Amino acid sequence: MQAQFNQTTFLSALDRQWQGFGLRQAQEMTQHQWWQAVSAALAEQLNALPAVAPATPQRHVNYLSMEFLIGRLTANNLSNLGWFEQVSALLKQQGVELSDLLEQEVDPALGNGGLGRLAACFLDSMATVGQPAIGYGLNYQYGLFRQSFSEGTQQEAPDRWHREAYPWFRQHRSLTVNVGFGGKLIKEAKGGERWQPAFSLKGEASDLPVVGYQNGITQPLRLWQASAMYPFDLALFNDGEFLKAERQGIEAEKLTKVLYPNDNHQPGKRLRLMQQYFQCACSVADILRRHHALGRKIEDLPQFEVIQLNDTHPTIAIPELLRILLDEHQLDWDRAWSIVSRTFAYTNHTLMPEALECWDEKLMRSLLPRHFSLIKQINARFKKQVEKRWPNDASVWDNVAIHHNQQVRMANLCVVSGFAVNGVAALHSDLVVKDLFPHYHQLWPEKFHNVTNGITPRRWLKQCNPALAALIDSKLNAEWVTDLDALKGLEAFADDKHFQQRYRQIKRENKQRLAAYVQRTMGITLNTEAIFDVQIKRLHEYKRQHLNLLHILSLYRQLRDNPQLETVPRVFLFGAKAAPGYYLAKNIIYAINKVAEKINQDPRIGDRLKVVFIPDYKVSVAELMIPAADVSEQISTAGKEASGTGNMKLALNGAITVGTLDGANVEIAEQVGSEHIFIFGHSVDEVKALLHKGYKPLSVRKKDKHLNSLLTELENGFFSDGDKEAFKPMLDSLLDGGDPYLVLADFTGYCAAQRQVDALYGDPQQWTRSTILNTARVGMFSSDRAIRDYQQRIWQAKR
Ligand code: 26Q
Repeated sequence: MQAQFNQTTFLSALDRQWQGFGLRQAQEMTQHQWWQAVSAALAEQLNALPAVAPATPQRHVNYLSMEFLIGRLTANNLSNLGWFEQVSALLKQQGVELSDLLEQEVDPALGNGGLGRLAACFLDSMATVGQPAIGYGLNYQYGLFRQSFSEGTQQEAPDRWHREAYPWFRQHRSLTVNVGFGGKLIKEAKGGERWQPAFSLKGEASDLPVVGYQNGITQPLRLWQASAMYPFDLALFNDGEFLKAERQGIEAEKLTKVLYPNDNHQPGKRLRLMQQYFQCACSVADILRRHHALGRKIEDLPQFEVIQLNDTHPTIAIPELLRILLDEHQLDWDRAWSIVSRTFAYTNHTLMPEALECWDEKLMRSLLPRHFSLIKQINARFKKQVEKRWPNDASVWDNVAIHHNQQVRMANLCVVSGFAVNGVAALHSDLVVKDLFPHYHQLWPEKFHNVTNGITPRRWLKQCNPALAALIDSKLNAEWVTDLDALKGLEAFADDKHFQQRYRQIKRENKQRLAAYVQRTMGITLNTEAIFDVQIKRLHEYKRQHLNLLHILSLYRQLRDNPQLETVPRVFLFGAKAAPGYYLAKNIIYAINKVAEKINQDPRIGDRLKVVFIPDYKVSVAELMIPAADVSEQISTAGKEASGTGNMKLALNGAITVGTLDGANVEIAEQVGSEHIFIFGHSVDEVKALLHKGYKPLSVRKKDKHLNSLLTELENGFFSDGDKEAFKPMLDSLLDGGDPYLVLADFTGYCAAQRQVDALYGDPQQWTRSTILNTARVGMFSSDRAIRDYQQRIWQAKR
């Protein structure tokens, strides 16, 4: 049941907004104030709606994540509420264009990339399919840094998104939690131990509304913010020590000041562990508060609540719950453990060793002595189980131990303590079992699952591509927005001339919209007849943006060698942030920018080739780039990308994938059919075999004259004003560094796949047919389906 929009209350709330700004009339508001006022008025009305109970009683999901990359909310909420048209019309009467003021919203960038955006898509889907849920995260004062380029190098600036004035927040003072840190363990007379923290902080809750798609359901995303217990020390103040008096407050606020900008890499910093524990302690306390408030017994927790861990970042919630059950509820170990081990489920998002979280035992003990002690107990009990199953095999224990070599391995803690473990794409889930957790799988095969990721069709089709959404609406009677499989119905139009024309026209308009943005923000003119070839994702060696770069160099070389060459014009578009401390990734950005500069200024090339690195890639930029893409670059080294979700968004919007057999690309290929996707490169097994037999990038270079000439031009300063060292980090890793991600090994196959792309693009009817079939056949990648999979396999499964 869609919630009713009330015009009168909306308008009077709007009046209170401009009055609150100290203005005399609405017309005095700036565009930004309009956005602020409209959003605040909508939030007020939303908050007044009656709660909608779930249709069937089901286990409540607590989705714990250090990141929620929600993107702009105002347009999303309006659309999901079904109020967009009414509000738009109402504002028009006042001379205000809704779409203009929506552009005023700063993206809340409380996440790095895929994992954070997945959490946001899942919240949208849980609200939409009626899965009762709360998202729990942190309210960072600064989200992911803003990126700009200075002479081609990445510059980072703080992302001041003004959480204090964000109109969608609703603060809940009554939910405030105290969180202790540090201190010591005191031996108890009866043999146990009691934790005496050295200091405590306050966790304050602010909720963002997660609006289900036109069903009246709104659920919270609850974000915690740290502040001091006693924001001001009056004793010190009275002694005249003004600065000191405020210090506790300042220290506390540091905790949720900034999101760590790493993606698939864990730095092992003390403040990060503090953030993780703070998030977990606040969230577990809140879950138990609600459980008790509903009059339920602590023993029944697993019957009513599940805690889903978004990777290992919130793992400390496990010993936290155990601590509360043992120390506060005085349960014995077996009863406490039984509750814990039926409550947690863990999603793995990476196999990369540098991203698997390990914490130094010293750090853990000093910050969380009680939790560390409990982890050791879990470890000791588990060790007995392992010794029974694998007597006298120390190598197994080395592999599965939770506490080992002065380190705590968070993934192992999750597998041992949780009732379910899942990977995020079929291939990845296989590798989770085979390569990461083989022994655990032998112990508990039933714990392991696959849930292939998904994306929300609300944001990633209906909102970002309204013209395509309208075209689909005109052809399908079905509610594809909540039943994405219904897009299958478009297959019937794949060869329809009229439909093809409309589909192409929409793509052209989306390309023009993006071109206008690039013109306005970067001063570069794009040829919208060219193939728009898009690679958008975090910058990482394994994602191989430099493989894309080598292909660009190859085309540039060919055009110079043979100026009459008939080629299909291409615009290469990149969007990517590199973690500030990841020098190699930053060097790849620099290389792409320098090559872009040279090519874009070369009069011989003209419109045939352009390279554009769009700065500050974020959700709102994705919403602009994805509908404009012809080609989707998904070119990670096989086995490295757990799933990818950009691949799904691009295919849904009619881009053709050029990709390796990695992550969800494998399933996308199965769905769309091999003629409508360009697969290349070494498979997982081939990668393993090649590395095993001894891979030599230098001999690949030696054998390939063309590739050699491209590398030489990077080395000799041709693209870098004579600076021969400019791309040294990147070249070293590709050559003397052994090319661990097999960029050179996949180069030839990649170029061949790109030539096939050109050939297909040369036949507009066949091309359009393929793009339509991509849209039609990727319905299974809806996050609604993913949530239903979680329900069936994990959350509501009978055990
Ligand atoms: C860990 C410890 C300390 C600081 C930072 C981190 C950290 C932060 C973010 C580690 C990893 C991440 C992000 C990982 C990520 O985004 N993984 C992606 O998850 C997507 C959703 O499942 C997949 O589609 C991608 O394949 C995967 O790379």
